[in-house]
Amino acid sequence: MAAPRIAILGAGSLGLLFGASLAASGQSVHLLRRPGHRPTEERIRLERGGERRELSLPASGIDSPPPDLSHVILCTKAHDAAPAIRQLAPALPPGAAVLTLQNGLGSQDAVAAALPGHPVSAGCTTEGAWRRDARTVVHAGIGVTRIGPLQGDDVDWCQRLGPAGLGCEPVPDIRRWLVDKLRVNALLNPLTVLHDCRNGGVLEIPGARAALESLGAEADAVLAAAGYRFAEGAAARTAAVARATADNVSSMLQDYRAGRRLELDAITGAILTLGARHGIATPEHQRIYDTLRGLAAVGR
Ligand code: NAD
Ligand code: KPL
Repeated sequence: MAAPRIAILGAGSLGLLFGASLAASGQSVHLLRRPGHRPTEERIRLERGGERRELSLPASGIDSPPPDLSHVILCTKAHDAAPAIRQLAPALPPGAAVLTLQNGLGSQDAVAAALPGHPVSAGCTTEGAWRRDARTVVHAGIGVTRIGPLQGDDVDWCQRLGPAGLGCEPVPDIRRWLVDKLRVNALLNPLTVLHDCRNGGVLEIPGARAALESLGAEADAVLAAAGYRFAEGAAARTAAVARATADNVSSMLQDYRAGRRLELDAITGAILTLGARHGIATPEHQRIYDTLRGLAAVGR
């Protein structure tokens, strides 16, 4: 059997972290760039702790992938995930396995729907990565990636990620992990944008703290109606994350400051969609959604 060949589709912060780590462990990695990208070798630098590693990775446009891909890790933002995989799907070899790694909820099912017949897994990661420049990725927070099947065979992704030094845990119910992260992101991320504060700020700014409670109560009601019950409510869970990551600038605030499209539909939008589906009112999440849509490029 041919050696696995792993494509990274969405070679941004997380994609370069996964791609460079896999390549550094000797695995065959290919970066898929935007259509029209000339096939080339890219010098990628991975910074982790005090160490720097230089790697040379083959790259090409998503419209000219290598013919022998066996695995694809999809690391675009949530709103780009299904469009990107639809571009790749016609050229994807039968049986190639896909792991989709977006925050929020909704993109994962859209990706699976675009790939009939392919095994699709979803991951929920607590890794932290950012790019110092287009070719340098900093592994800023060591985390764990929980992975479970969405469609087709349950592919053993940890067999690939583990040797690459990326913490990995197979889980039977990945949706529950995605929902647990969603409720934190839906409370914390928009409030950091509205109050222009680091994660810890939402516990100190009185208006933000009050909003955390009301958003949390709505999220608890929506998620319970959707069949997800957690021992700890969303507000308490989010407060704990905000304390533990007090100095972090949330991903949504980073995107907002950089003028990038926010993952608002995948996060707040997912709570609104579930609320509408289960007949639970979500006026606070709606107000946040409308305010952020007015402020930022959410791309509707
Ligand atoms: P990013 O913006 O740095 O990278 C996304 C990349 O996808 C960009 O390079 C973009 O050009 C590329 N892309 C988009 N559409 C494409 C297409 N059609 N073809 C080829 N490339 C395409 O984003 P990120 O920070 O790496 O985050 C990716 C996902 O992972 C998000 O859902 C995010 O919430 C989640 N996440 C990120 C981190 C992190 O530390 N960065 C941690 C946990 C979860
Ligand atoms: O996942 C995050 C994000 O920024 O998107 C949190 C948990 C809020 C950490 O910053």
